[in-house]
Amino acid sequence: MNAAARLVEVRVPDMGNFKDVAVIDVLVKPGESIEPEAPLVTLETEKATMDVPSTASGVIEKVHVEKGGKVNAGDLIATVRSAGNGASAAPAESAPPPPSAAPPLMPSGATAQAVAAAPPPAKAPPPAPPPAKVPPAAEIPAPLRTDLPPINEPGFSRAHASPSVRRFARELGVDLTRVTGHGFKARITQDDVKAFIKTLMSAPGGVGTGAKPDGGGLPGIPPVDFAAFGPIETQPLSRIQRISGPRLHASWVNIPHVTQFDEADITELEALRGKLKEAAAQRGIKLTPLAFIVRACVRALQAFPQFNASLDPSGANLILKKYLNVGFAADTPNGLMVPVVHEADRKDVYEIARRLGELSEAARAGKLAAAQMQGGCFTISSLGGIGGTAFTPIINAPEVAILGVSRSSLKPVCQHGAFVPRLMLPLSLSYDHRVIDGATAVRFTSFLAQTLAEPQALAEAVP
Ligand code: CAO
Repeated sequence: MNAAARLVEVRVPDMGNFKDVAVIDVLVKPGESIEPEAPLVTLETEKATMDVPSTASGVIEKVHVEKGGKVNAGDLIATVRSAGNGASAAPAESAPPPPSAAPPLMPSGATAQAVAAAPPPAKAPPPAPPPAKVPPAAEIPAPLRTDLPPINEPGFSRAHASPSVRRFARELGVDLTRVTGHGFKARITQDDVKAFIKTLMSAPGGVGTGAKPDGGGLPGIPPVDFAAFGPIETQPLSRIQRISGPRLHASWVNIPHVTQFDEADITELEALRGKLKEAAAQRGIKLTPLAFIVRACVRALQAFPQFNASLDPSGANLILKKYLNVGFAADTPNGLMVPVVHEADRKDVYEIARRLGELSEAARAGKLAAAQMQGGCFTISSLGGIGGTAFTPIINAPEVAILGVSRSSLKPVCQHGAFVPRLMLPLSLSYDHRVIDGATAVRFTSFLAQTLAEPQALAEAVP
């Protein structure tokens, strides 16, 4: 044995509340060389599939799990004979690392916002059936669906997916170049292929190959050879954009959005904030307008509980939430993220401001934990620090409404027969018209505007 070589144990990382998670694929064999972060096994919970990456480079000495088996956080997956350069390498004879020391898992079937929206599981996942045996490529029958677009073979062979997922995709006739990967390092998982098929199947008018004469289906955008018109540069979308893009698209096409515009007179609020912000700063709190807006939204959501709700998957029932967590869009160098202020109804404006500061800093540093993006009930997208007069935000599904906030400006407002300058804040409330009707929406924005116009109560302690 090489003097520098050592045995590294790779264990199942912390998986939150999931217990007895099914191993649906074992991706390595003893004797195989691997790199750090190479996926070792694929696990499947009731929510998503996920790969467990290696923490070391070297040669697989032993695989300790089997396809079809069950694992829990901390279980041994594989022993790697390492040359000693793995970042997280630990001698095999040492005590096993705590689960939280292992690399994070990225649920492969979920987006950042889906992760944000997914509540923690109430119970352990049901036992997963062992995956169907997939024949080798030569024996794979013709695609099950003949109306899918043809497979782009060079692109397919370059796609970032495991052999089993490739076989699965080929069996169904799915072109992997059209599938967005949500696995580790954007790897395409079996769930991604299934989600792609579901999207095609549920598109009105069939498999989504183009507009139907009756108007059903989504018309595709014809590709354009941009290079024919001048020099171009191709930049890949960021990982967050690749994750959130399909989610935003799904919300846009599935939810009938209406946007209600309104204005709130925040002259008094800004005067009050001006008085309070110095003392807040001495406590390390940046008292921004957004903190008051979150506080006012809490009051509005309490007054209009149908805004603090989600449709169940059947679309026949409204699930009213008895908790109140408010998400806010944060612009980060990596793209849009939606951290959540949990229990916003139990926090005063200072505590909300403190959380907004902490969460937006963590978002910008790329250090938000999954739990900090989960459980949101309602989202606020504030562009007021940048500018703008109004916009139409996309609902963070499965929430039913989102508030957009633009830049406040002094406007002449008629009061008692005379124009007076007032600081007006533009509000843009997009709502799901299946759940909320127009009259309720404008009552909501009127309530919100009224609450912001009388700010003293917003600065008081929460009962
Ligand atoms: N009108 C006028 N000024 C405003 C304002 C408004 N509506 N909202 C904030 N401001 C001011 C603040 O008072 C602050 O000024 P001072 O430093 O002089 O007090 C300045 O703008 C900057 O505020 P901020 O951005 O630091 O703080 P915030 O609480 O307003 O916002 C956050 C925090 C995270 C929401 C924001 O930084 C951000 O990322 N916004 C972008 C959100 C986004 O991208 N939404 C789009 C989603 S859809 O693609």
